[in-house]
Order: sequence, then structure tokens, then C-alpha cells
Amino acid sequence: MKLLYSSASPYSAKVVMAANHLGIKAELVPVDTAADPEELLRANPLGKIPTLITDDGLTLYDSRTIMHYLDSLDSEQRLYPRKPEKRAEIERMEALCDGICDALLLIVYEKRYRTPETYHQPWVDRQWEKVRRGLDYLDENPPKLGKRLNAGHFALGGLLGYLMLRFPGEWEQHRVRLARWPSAFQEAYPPFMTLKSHV
Ligand SMILES: N[C@@H](CCC(=O)N[C@@H](CS)C(=O)NCC(=O)O)C(=O)O
Repeated sequence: MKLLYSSASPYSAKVVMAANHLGIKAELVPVDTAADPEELLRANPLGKIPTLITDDGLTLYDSRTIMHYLDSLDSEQRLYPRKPEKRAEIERMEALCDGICDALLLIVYEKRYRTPETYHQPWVDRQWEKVRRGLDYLDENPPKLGKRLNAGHFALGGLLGYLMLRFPGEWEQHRVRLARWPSAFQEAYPPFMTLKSHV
């Protein structure tokens, strides 16, 4: 299996950690989405990462589809609980973390891809409101780190890794529980690493 990914991508980090946790081996292929690499576009018309290419040539995106696929492979561990209500809660946690990442990416892309004249501050402010509300919720309701890790933990790990990389000093104040979560997570999951800005 091949995973097209970037070391700066929170969704990629989530998937890489989850695969590693399940003991699933995948070749990690760094890609620069801005360069529209042929292999990526062939596998995923959206040109986004992460994208998984299985040994049978099945191409999978986006990160949640990949998470569900990984979870379906024979493994002693599971990313999602079996009980429907518990599962829905974990899926919601993942959706919240991914959704905050979506808003953060729009903020980053607004700066990266727009000229100073077309940069639209009200749009950026709107995204920050989503981020603020989401992070406040997570600070009040951080996922417990018990015996078992699940998709919600990996999604939050990816999100906090991205915040540490792109927005240091902009989210930790007054969110003591969330700011402490990465070190607690690292104890539960030692391979947790910060994201890096190159592909
Ligand atoms: N919903 C997607 C989001 C993936 C995504 O936006 N990835 C970013 C990198 S972190 C990307 O590929 N950006 C390139 C682009 O949008 O062209 C997922 O969960 O995989």
C-alpha cells in the first residue's frame, strides 16, 4: 500500500498514526499538492492528500474514508467502537477536529494563494470563529486517554500538531487542558510527532 501524504498535513498525520497504531504497513510517499503531481491526480481527481493506493490498485480518499478502510482490515485493534452510539461520538469528534483543520487551512490558503489586494479579512475572521468555538469545545471536552486509542484521538493529535506547526502562540492561552493534551497523548502514543513544514 502507498500513502500519498505530506508531513505538514493534519489529515495525513491522523491517517499515518492510525495505520501505525493498527500495525498496518504503508509506504509513505511525500507529495507537494501545489505541484499537481501526476500520481496524485491519477489517484484522486481532487488532488488532495492523504490519498491511499492499495496493493490491488484501489484508490481511496478522503482521510475519513481511509480511516474506515484501515479499520475494516483484519486487526486486533479498532479505530471505531462497535456500539453505534459510542461510534457516533467518536466519529463526531473526528468530524470536529477535521472541520477545525478545514477552517485553519482556509486561513492559511487565503494568505498563501491570494494577493494582498484580494485577501478577504471578513472571510478569515469567519474561519477563526469556527476555530475558536471548536477549540473551546475541545478544551471543555477533551477526549479521555484511556486504555484504548480511537480515531478521535488521532484526529485531535493531527489537529494539535497542525496548530503547533502553523499557529504557535495563537491558540493555547486560556485553553489549558487542550494545551496539555499533546504531552498526555504522547505518553499514550509515543510515536506522536509534531508536523513539519516541508513535504
Ligand atoms: N477532507 C479532506 C481534506 C484534505 C485536504 O484538504 N488536504 C490538504 C492538505 S492538508 C490538501 O490536499 N490541499 C491541497 C488542495 O486543496 O489543493 C480529508 O479529510 O482528507
